[in-house]
Amino acid sequence: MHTVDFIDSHTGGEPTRVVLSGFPDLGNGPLHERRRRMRDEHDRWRQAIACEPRGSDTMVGALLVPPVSADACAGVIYFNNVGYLGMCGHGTIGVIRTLQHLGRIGPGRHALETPVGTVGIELLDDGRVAIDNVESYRHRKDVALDVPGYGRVVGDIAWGGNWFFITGDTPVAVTLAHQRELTAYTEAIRRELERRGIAGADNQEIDHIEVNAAPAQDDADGQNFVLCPGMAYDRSPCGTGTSAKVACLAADGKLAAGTVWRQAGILGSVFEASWRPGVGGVLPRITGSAHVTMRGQILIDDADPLAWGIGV
Ligand code: PYC
Repeated sequence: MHTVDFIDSHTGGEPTRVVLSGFPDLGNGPLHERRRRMRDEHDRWRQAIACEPRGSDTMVGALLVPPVSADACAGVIYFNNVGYLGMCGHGTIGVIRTLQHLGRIGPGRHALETPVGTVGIELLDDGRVAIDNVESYRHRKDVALDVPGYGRVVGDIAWGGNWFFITGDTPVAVTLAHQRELTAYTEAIRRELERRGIAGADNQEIDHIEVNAAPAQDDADGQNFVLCPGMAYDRSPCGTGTSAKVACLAADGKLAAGTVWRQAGILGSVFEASWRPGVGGVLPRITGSAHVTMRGQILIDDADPLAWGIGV
């Protein structure tokens, strides 16, 4: 029997499962190398933790590993029901609140290592978490697609720690009531991007699709629906998606440095975002809150035919 200790939280409705112990040793070295080792040698552990029957297609796992630098409070590798994420905004907010819950960190500034770089954190006195995300940028503007069943869709391709196709075109209002239609629409966009071989820089897969529209609430500047790589929609406003959106707004001259953009997600939960100049793009700051929901131990019994989860 294998045992894995975890704490769950949610950030604006989107779950994060922080793995505390019980995971195979991934050795030392940069986080992207340890993520490769996890993918190549221990992928069944990802599946056991994130997929059904223990997880779900919305679950984002966050494996805590020792950081390379003593200045960082932790290293983290994010994963989900189908694979691995570079960075994860809602997940980082969940990780930081979990570390605070464990008494490992307190309010103040921290650094967190991820496979796509070190992320600056400020844990605020009121429990909110501000993330100084990796440099974000727009890669291509106004990419036109002919999406089967929907017609012409125009959007930008941007990096916010993951790759996004971001469009303002939508066949239905961006509200929870239209979740199924929005899922079908964004899946069709993703298929069309794949069919045409449209990718991010260095041919990296665009595995997040974001529809951003005028908000249905007063406390936000935009409201989004984000399709995640495993085809579930993000319940939160998506931290990396908000970073990518802010990079596009900045590139269009629609959001000045330091001005706050309030990004609502499909449930109405809000992240605050602002930016300062980077080298070629912007350095986004995303602020949100998370709540711990559960602490437990995963049991993996090799005698169970579904011990290692239901994968695709
Ligand atoms: O908050 O960056 C995010 C995120 C990515 C996928 C799900 N949430």
